[in-house]
Amino acid sequence: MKHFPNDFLWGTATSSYQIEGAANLDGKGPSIWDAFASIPGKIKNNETGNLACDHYHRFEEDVQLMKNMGVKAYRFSISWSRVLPTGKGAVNEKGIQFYSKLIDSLLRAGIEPWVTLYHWDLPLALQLEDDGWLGSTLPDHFANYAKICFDRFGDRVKSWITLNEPWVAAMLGYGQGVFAPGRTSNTEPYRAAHQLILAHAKAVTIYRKEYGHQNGKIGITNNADWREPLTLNQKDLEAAERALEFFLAWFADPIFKGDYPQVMRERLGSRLPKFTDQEKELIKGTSDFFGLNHYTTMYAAHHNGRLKESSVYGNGGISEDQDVTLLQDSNWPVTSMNWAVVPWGCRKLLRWINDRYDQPDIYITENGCSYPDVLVDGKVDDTLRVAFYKGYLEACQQTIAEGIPLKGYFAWSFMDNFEWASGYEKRFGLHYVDFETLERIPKKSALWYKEVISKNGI
Ligand code: PNW
Repeated sequence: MKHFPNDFLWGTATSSYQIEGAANLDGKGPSIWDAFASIPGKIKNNETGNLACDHYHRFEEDVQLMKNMGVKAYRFSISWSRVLPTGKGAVNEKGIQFYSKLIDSLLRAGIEPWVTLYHWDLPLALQLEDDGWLGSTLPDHFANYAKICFDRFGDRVKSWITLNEPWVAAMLGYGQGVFAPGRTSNTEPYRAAHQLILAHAKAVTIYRKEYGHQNGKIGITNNADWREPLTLNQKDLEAAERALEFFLAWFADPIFKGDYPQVMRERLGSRLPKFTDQEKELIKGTSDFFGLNHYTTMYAAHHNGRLKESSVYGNGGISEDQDVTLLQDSNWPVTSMNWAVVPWGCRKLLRWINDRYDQPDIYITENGCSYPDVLVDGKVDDTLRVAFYKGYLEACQQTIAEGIPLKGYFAWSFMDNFEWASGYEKRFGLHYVDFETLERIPKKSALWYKEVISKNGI
């Protein structure tokens, strides 16, 4: 058996809009996802997160299911508009109570809460009044909201993630328009990203200055897939590196090194906003760990004007800006998102991060897969998901054995949920959710994961 370090953090993850439901209960204000999902045609089958898994009412049961799996940590997100219905101003005490009860319940079950402050559900009022992430006021509003969370929950929460996947918020929300707020542009993603990075840095600065006594850690989670050069030609090698820089280094370089990658500054010119020297200082060093969400791998080739990428979401960003073509190998198995299953890509990406960012502690805050699971005689035999996790966890174990400080792993997701533009059709859960009865049923993968955790190895 391949063992993990004794203190390896085994977890599972969700996010507020995807599971909570209670979209307008107990004083919660609308978010951009409530608005976006209400527009016909934006979401598969016009589904919404209005009810989702009704975790808002069933969280005690969910905590028990997590306890049964033996997870040591649970990563969830706070809905900004549940705490501050219009994003600023008066606090909604009922919202605070909900998260407070959830945190207490987790602690009673011996599970560490890992709290994400922003998993894309921006208060709608901030979109309408402040132009969302294009608005220069957003960083301060986010910092103010973050401070309220540190203040109310920081006595019990010791692990904070400011933003989940700012790449997705910026690129899919402002570039391709497939996620809220549904805008399409080749400039706005870079502007939105700029404000997201500043927002992150301001929140971390407040945490460190005013809440140091809480003795917690704080960081950011970025997403990145691996880009494997299609050939060993210099042009393809450079294309793969450039693709990673436009994907991950776009956010990680400012935070870990102080500024955007040079290749982005050169290629984007005035479309890429600039940080002042003061801002660079503010931003640099604002993550205590490297949070990574990782799902797949693609080949990257120097763009030759012929090939188009293939993915459910356009996970290559704006390819004209990069001159990169992305391809899948037809031999790679794919999930129902059409994301290829390539465990060695995970290992290579972890090495790339380790080298580029000087050996930070890495937490994989999401990894998982969607398959068309079906319930047969009360059971879900998701053998493909077990194989997926086995492959990726083996890659993680090998990476640790190489000496790379990978400290934890959160399986996405604890249960089937609202998969954004894909609605409820895509099932990423370790638990099957029957969306008629809302019953939760552990899949084969949940039982398998439980065993891995209890043996601390695979
Ligand atoms: C992540 N891409 O989303 C999110 O953090 C989760 O909320 C989501 O359910 C999960 O991954 C599965 O999709 C992503 O296009 C969405 O590269 C799109 C991409 C990556 C991650």
